[in-house]
Amino acid sequence: MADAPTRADKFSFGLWTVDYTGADPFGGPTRSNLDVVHVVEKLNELGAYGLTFHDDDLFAFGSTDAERQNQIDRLKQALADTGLIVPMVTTNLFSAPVFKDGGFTSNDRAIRRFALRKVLRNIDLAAELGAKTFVMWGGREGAEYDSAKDIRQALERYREAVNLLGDYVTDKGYDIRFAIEPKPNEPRGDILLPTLGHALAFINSLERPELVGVNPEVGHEQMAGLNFAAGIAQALYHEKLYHIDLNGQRGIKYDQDLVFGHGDLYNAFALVDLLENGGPAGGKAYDGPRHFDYKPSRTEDETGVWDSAAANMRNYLLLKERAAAFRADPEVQEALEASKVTELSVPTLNEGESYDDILADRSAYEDFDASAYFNGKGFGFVRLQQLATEHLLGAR
Ligand code: DIG
Ligand code: MN
Ligand code: MN
Repeated sequence: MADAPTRADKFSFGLWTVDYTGADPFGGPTRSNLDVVHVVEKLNELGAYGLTFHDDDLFAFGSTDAERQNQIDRLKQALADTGLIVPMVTTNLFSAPVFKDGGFTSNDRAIRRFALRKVLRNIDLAAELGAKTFVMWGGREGAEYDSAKDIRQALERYREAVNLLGDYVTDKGYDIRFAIEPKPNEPRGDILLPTLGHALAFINSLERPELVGVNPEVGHEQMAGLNFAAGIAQALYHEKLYHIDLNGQRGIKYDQDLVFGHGDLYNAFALVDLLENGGPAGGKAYDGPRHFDYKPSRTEDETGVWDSAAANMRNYLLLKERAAAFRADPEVQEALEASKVTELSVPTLNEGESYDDILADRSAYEDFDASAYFNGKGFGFVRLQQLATEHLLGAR
């Protein structure tokens, strides 16, 4: 059964996850905040390799420079004492009242300039801590009313901001890439760049697109009714999976941020199989942090918080083990062949074949027997899914 997590697994957690106090729109906190040093020590004990954070998680919005520096120094010491690293840093442009209409795309220009300064300062901190990825979740970038936001201008303002950040890290020589995190809604009625596809299209409009990828979150794509594993495959196809937020979601509803594996378990299995076995030669398709962005349920006490943190990593490792067994199963290999899953990687055209050639190929059309696919030539996908199910259930 799956081994304990090790640094090699690259599991990282957001400070805001285990420090979630349980407060929600319908009730106050059920837990006290945790100190960052305590969090680093506990994550280290559990086998994590990294901690990520928003600026406001580490030091409160409006902290003095001295208060800010004290928290940074305390974090640095805890990292030195444990060996944990900071793979990713992100900025909170969504909690303080000033950001009530967003940061980079607030209608209020003064707020947009304030947001840029807040992010630029946070990029310096990210570089200082050795973070390689800078996530941008535009949780407040959006609107509740169509007449309140000129979407084209919002995109232009977002583009303007991200282009400036690209100039900044380039001129500073920072080894940092940006990862945009899409979400369809919540807290805004509609959020700008709501899904992976919107973010990938936006990235193409940037001056330095090579510096910007995506940080997809399981629950966010699933809130839009989309298949997360398929979305990750597309992000990998475009070589834009710069980071990933793992958690669980049970259907189209509010953002549940459940433990990874506690939502759509089939899709979690497909995701881990893709990340771990989906590489071109059947190896890792993604070598970045396995980052958990989840919320320990409001029902839990601190013991439950750490149980939930451990559950994220254990579920990932159990699914990794099941996916490896699935891929190693000779009957699965045979079923994949029978379902022609492997044939999809064969180009449709022969080497050097032109449209004249295929137009002259009678076997492709004139002599092709389409009727043979009625009452025959089934693909056997259900058998394949049953094999996956049995591996997922540990029944093989
Ligand atoms: C929410 O899914 C967002 C924020 O928690 C944070 O900005 C980002 C980092 O992964 N995810
Ligand atoms: Mn979420
Ligand atoms: Mn997230």
